[in-house]
Amino acid sequence: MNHSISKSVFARAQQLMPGGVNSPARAFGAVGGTPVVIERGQGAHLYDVDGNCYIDYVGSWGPLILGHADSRVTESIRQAIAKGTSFGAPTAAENRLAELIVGAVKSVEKVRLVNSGTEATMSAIRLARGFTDRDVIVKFGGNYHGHVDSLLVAAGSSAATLGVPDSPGVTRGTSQDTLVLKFNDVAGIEQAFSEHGEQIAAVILEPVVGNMGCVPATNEFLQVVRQQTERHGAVMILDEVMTGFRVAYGGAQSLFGIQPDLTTFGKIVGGGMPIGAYGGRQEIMDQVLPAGKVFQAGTLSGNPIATAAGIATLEALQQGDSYPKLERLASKLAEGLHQAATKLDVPHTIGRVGSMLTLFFNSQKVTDWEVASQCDTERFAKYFWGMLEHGVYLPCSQFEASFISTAHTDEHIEQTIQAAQQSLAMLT
Ligand code: KE4
Repeated sequence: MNHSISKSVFARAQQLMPGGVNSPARAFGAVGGTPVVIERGQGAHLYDVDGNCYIDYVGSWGPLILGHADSRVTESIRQAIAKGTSFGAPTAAENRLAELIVGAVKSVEKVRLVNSGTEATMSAIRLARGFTDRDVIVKFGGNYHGHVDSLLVAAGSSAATLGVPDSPGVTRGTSQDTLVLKFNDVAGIEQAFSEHGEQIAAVILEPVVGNMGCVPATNEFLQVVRQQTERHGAVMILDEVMTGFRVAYGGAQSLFGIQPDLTTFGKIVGGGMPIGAYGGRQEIMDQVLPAGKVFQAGTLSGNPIATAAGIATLEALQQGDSYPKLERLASKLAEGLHQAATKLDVPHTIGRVGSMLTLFFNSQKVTDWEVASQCDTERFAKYFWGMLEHGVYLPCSQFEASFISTAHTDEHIEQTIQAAQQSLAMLT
């Protein structure tokens, strides 16, 4: 494949923007080489500026569950934009999107729309601290919740450790109230509550982690988090920015049968436009200004364009048979990848929940960051480039999830499996 125009555009980007990107995830840092510069998307495909076509499994990192330029979404945006872009005043469209979220997710009685997943988790953390009048937040290694200072915290050396900053600029004062535990470690969460129970404001976790590759929580782990937070008066926050409306219309919590106190959303609820949301028990949500005293605001929160795209997306998911189709295609892909890697003796495991999945270059089942971090990332990089050259666009990191959209077809899956057979063969 020729990538000359991508290379020249990206060279200029690097003179204008840090690393040439507006989010580090896109910089191909983990796989090397130059990112392909995208011209447009259509359905399951992306087209780069050199005219190369790819079957897309990034979907803008999750939002595009209907595929690129879905006519229901673009038409909804077109109609909204004809009436103006933003008013900074209540609109009926915000009611409609809020109704769809509240109607889909049993634990959400009230919701606040914001502009990104990071804003959603940042606000949910502040709300939990305001509601409980406590400071300590518990998070888990390998879980990413956006670039919130208090959540940009690496795991300390022992299981239950007061975190250390994971980025310059995050102060010790900020990270000292963040406890970082091992994901799926029941004893660890029980120990943390026995030691810090009455200081813990909230526990936040991804019910199906997408940010160390696709790693589901165990039922037992989720139940124990629920029990411990209830017993000690802490808020349970499920970060469903990625899994919300992805793994099921009711989110991962509907699959696990768990009711958190707060849930955060993003990505799909905006249909590809900038959006986030947090919601949950009315008793807690009514603490948010102006109903309550916990401050949170945003110029473009609930803006007409993002709400139009989100409404069109959620209505399409609500009405259609999207989830059975996504499950069938994702299961077919996972099985095809497993067969290909097994036939070639490539050590691997696959993590999958619904239409989010990861091929791990690790023979051990990935259940937490300690195992995930032992993946053969060099092999992943070679596989990534092999797939790209065969016209398949994967997330550029072993520690991300691939996503299938309703625009994908059986033929796309078959083409992808063939590309994997050829790419994996290059590894042996
Ligand atoms: P945003 O602020 O990027 O909208 O959402 C942050 C966020 C919060 N919670 C979860 C579970 C998330 O996965 C994310 C963002 N996901 C990454 C991909 N793993 C976004 C890609 C990027 O940062 O460019």
